[in-house]
Formats: sequence, structure tokens, C-alpha cells
Amino acid sequence: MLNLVLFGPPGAGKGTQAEFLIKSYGLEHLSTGDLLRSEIAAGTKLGLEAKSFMEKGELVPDEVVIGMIKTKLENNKAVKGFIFDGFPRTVDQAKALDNLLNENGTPISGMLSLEVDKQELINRLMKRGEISGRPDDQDQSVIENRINVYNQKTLPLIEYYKPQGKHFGINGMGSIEDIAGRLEAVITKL
Ligand code: B4P
Repeated sequence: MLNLVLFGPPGAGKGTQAEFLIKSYGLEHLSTGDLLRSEIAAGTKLGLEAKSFMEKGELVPDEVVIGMIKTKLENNKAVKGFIFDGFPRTVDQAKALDNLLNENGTPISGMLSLEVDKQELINRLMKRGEISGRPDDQDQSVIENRINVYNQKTLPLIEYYKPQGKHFGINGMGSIEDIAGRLEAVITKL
């Protein structure tokens, strides 16, 4: 089983590259951002709770996202593997994910970390905000807060995966196809 963590700051290209990886490797895509936006669109209690955090560019509480991932793993037992996109985002989420995967004897194969300059991240997200209408992409201060939250709470995950030999830094600047090629070059070695 191939279990990949697609990692990087907001706007690094996680969702974009996940689309390539799904096609190439037939993996199940689990994006906590997409799952949360579906809950908001459906007007569920979970969605209402998540919305207040997402609008400010803050992380949704760990127990909420861990619960969502647990349900998805239980409902997708017969897959070739998963692409975890935007999850884990805290060390506690990473530990919870390891516990869930170890129950099935299918650990994380690698953490693919997309590296992109801050100004490029802001440009990409503002551009997407114009097209998609995503509220958290339309306000530069919210985007900057998301990047700050990433630096404080999510970046330390690199030090969680590194000692396990699972961290792979990948240049996330350039064309979408070139970056997909860099990811595939790493994945073939896993
Ligand atoms: P996400 O949905 O994960 O949003 P994101 O971090 O902005 O990344 P995304 O994957 O969407 O963007 P991408 O880099 O592909 O999270 C949204 C919010 O949900 C979070 O802020 C948080 O509140 C909450 N949340 C989600 N998961 C959580 C968790 N685990 N714990 C707690 N809270 C959680 O791409 C961005 C843009 O760049 C796209 O428009 C794309 O077209 C463009 N792009 C990509 N690659 C490019 C390239 N090479 N060149 C030019 N443009 C490119």
C-alpha cells in the first residue's frame, strides 16, 4: 500500500498535484480542506463549527479533522493507498494518523513537501480567490495568517517525519508538469 502525505504551505500546489497523483497511481484522495468545505456547503453542525475557523485562516480543531479522517479510513479499506492532502497539519494529527494506519499495518510511505516562495504563494491564492470565490483566498491578511499558522503549527511536522527517513523536500516552483515530474521521481523510489 502506498500512503503519501502531500505537504506544503497554503498555495503550494497540494490539491493541484494530487490530481496528477490520483491518475498516475490510482490512490484515494483525502483532502481535509475539501471535506470541510463539503460540510460547510451541506450546512452540517461540523461545517458550521469549521467555518468560523477557516474564515479567519485558523486551523480547525484537531479532534474535528481527526474524526473525519478516521471515518474515511474505515469506509475505504480496499484501496491501493491514500494521498493525504492538507492533513496532518499538527504533530497531534500526525500521531493520530500513525495510530490509525498502524492498526491496519499500512504506515505512511513518504511525506512529499512542496517548497514555494512566500510571495508566489500569495500571488497564487489571490488569483484563485478571483476565480473560485473561496472566501479565505480573497483577503490578503487571511492568506498571510494562514501562512503564519503554517509556519508555527504545521512546519514542525518536517521534524516529525525526518528522523523516520520519510521527509522528501521538492521544489514547488515552476510549471505544474515539471513539479509533477519531480514528485514522480521521488515516489518511484518509495
Ligand atoms: P486547504 O483546502 O488544504 O487549502 P490550502 O492550504 O490553501 O491548499 P490547496 O491544496 O487548496 O491549494 P493548492 O496548494 O493546491 O485548507 C483550507 C482551510 O481548511 C485551512 O486554512 C484550515 O482552516 C482548514 N483545514 C484543512 N485541513 C485542516 C487540518 N488538517 N487541520 C485543521 N484545519 C484544516 O493551490 C493553490 C493555487 O495555486 C491553485 O489555484 C492552483 O491552481 C495554483 N497553483 C498550483 N500549482 C501552481 C504552479 N506550479 N504554478 C502556478 N500556480 C499554481
